[in-house]
Amino acid sequence: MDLQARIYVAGHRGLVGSAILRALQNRGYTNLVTRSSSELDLRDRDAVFQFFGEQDIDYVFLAAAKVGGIRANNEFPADFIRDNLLIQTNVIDAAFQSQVRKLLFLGSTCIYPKYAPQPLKEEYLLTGELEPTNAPYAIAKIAGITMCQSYNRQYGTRFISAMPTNMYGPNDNFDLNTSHVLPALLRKIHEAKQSGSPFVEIWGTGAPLREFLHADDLADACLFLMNNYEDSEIVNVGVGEDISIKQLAELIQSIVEYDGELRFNSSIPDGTPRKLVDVSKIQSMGWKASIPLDAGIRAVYNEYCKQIEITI
Ligand code: GFB
Repeated sequence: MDLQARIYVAGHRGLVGSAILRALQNRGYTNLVTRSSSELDLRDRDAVFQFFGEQDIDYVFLAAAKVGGIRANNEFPADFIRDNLLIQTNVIDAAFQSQVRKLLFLGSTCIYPKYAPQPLKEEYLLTGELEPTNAPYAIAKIAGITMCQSYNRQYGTRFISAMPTNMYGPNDNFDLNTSHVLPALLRKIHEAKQSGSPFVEIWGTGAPLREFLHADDLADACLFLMNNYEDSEIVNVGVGEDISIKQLAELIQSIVEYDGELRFNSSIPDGTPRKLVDVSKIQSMGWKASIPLDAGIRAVYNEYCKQIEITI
């Protein structure tokens, strides 16, 4: 991508899209296009085609998606499969029709089978059953990958797909019903400290293992792939290390300086037992994550504290 290329970041207000936008701005890209969901509803095919028809876009980062943690995925499966299929179908097809040079589609590691061997290699896709709490979301993402690959095969497009592991960072969702575990625990533990509560409820057993990637690392990987990767095969993006939910809760407890009890509620589902990605493919191309989990969580916690001071 040259610095004047016209680049559309779909989903620029979200955790991942906002990080991609920051990374592009920091590197001197000047011709950036964004639309909020109220300006352009990506589920509306006509609106998306009109937008692409008018904008003369060269590159697309497709970071717009309906996302959420284990509870939201489990409670709103229809919304997750419908909205994601609509968004990605419209954007991918409009990008093809308007002859963009390249598109990067963002998937998720929940596309891999629930009991796949660890670490998760790219070739494990479609080799077993999915985790039921988020299968509708995962199936939408698998459809997006297959769509990119099929357009490349039939039409010669250059649509690539990256599979990030669990993400965290600035502009995350802190709503306890819909958020992912890391922002949820930051909020719950912070509020327990503020209110003097003797314990915090953590969902599940605490045993599941997860890998956490800072959104700025993912954004860096996305720019790297856009500039260096041409194949249809998916590429994992992660740090290559995981921790248990219990260890994550303890780490957050030490950052927040809360000394109450962590109480695990095993009546709530754990989801996939482990989701550690094999990062050898992207590392062999020359990219590696660089933000340590401890420092990344501290930065997010500081931002969260500032944010709630403003809202109060
Ligand atoms: O982050 P999370 O919702 O996503 O949950 P998944 C990770 C683990 O943390 C699960 C536990 O075992 C949860 O039960 N957990 C403990 C909590 N306390 C909490 C809490 O207060 N809130 C939340 N949210 N979790 C999602 C998928 O799966 O990951 C999506 O549903 C997507 O489709 C996303 O792939 C990256 O890793 O289980």
